[in-house]
Order: sequence, then structure tokens, then C-alpha cells
Amino acid sequence: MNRRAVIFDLDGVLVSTDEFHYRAWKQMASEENIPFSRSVNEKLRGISRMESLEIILKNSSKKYSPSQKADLAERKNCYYKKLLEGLSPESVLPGVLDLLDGLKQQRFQIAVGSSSKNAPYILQKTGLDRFFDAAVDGSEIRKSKPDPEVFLLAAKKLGVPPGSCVVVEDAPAGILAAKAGGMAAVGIGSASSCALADWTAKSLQEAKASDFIGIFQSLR
Ligand code: B16
Ligand code: MG
Repeated sequence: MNRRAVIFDLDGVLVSTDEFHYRAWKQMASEENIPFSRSVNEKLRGISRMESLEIILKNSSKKYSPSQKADLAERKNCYYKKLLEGLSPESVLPGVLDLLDGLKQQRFQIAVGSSSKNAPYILQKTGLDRFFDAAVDGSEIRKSKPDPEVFLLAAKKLGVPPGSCVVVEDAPAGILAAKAGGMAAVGIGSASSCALADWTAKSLQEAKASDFIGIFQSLR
């Protein structure tokens, strides 16, 4: 058994559900007359649902009670789940399946580490679930990224030490989480300019299994 692992974030790395999060928050915010822009949305990558709501509500003049906040988060999640219904195996981002195949051929273990409570549904709808040796979702953790809990639990499930894991992330908060957990980090998309990342690419279309072998060799 290979004692090296690659742990993938889900939203924005394997599937472009990051765009669905944006649209669902936008709909809720518009209904509440709360300003919400793409730049605010960038701050929500990898952050839990309730923490995301708190960031959005900083731009609201109205004060919301805890139960009103729970209602807003639930409303957003309903809009989000409606968008998820349209997912299929074609929704998997370009380059992902080739990379997963390549990593398996090189006998890397592979896992998903997502802050999303919807991750199991997304993995099932896209057919990605059958590729992974382990998965951790938002319902299994108490602290979301930049805390390393989600990735440490994924490493534990795989039986691989954190120092032998590389995390692939689109969120600066996720890169911080990987580093806090003693793991190497690959930044793609929105995290492709993250100075803390050990390796970066615009998308997984640019990444090959051989790049990961190189990353592990450079860590020695
Ligand atoms: P949910 P990831 C994260 O998923 C998203 O990046 C973030 O935008 C979202 O708020 C969070 O999941 C919680 O998602 O509301 O579905 O539980 O990028 O860690 O895969
Ligand atoms: Mg993400």
C-alpha cells in the first residue's frame, strides 16, 4: 500500500459547484436587499455555511436573530440544492478524471476533504464517489478551513501521516488549513496565486500525476 496521499477539495476543484454557491447566496441576498458581489463571494471559498452567512451579513443594515439567520442559511441551501439537481458525470471539471486515473496508476491513495454538508450528494450525482479511498464532508467536522480538521481526518481515514499528504485546493483558507495540518498544498483557480502553495496551476487540466511525484520528491 502506497503511504502517500492526495486529498482533494470538492467545490471549485473537482466540480464547479462554487458557482452554484455564488448564485444561491446571490438569490438570498437579493431578496433581503443585502449587497453581495463576486469579491465578497471569494471570501466564502472553503468556509462553512454559517460562517459564510456572517460574512455576507456584515453588509446588511438589518440585524438578524439566530433563528432568522438559520432561516436565511436554510433558504440559501434550498436554492443551492435545486442547482445541484442538475449535476451529472458531465459536470466533473476538465482534467479531473485523467488526473485521478494517473494518481491511481501511481498507487497514490486519494481522498476528498470538503467543508460542504452536501458533498456526499455531489459525489454521488457526479459518479466521483467510486474513485476515492476516503471522503470527509462538512457534517463530520466541527471547525472549518482554515482549521486543518477536515484534512487531518481524511489522512486518518486513509492511514497516511499528514507529512505524506498533498492537498489540492481552490481556497486560500484551504491552503492555510493544509499547511496548519503539516501537509503540502497545491493551489488551483482562485488559490493559484497563493504564495503559501507548494505548486500551482490554473486548473487540474494542467496537472499530471508526474507533477505530484515531483512535489513529493521536493518535500524530502
Ligand atoms: P454547504 P469545499 C465549501 O466546500 C465551499 O467552498 C463553501 O463555499 C461552502 O460554504 C462550504 O463548502 C459549505 O457548504 O453549505 O454545502 O455545507 O470547497 O470545502 O468543498
Ligand atoms: Mg473549494
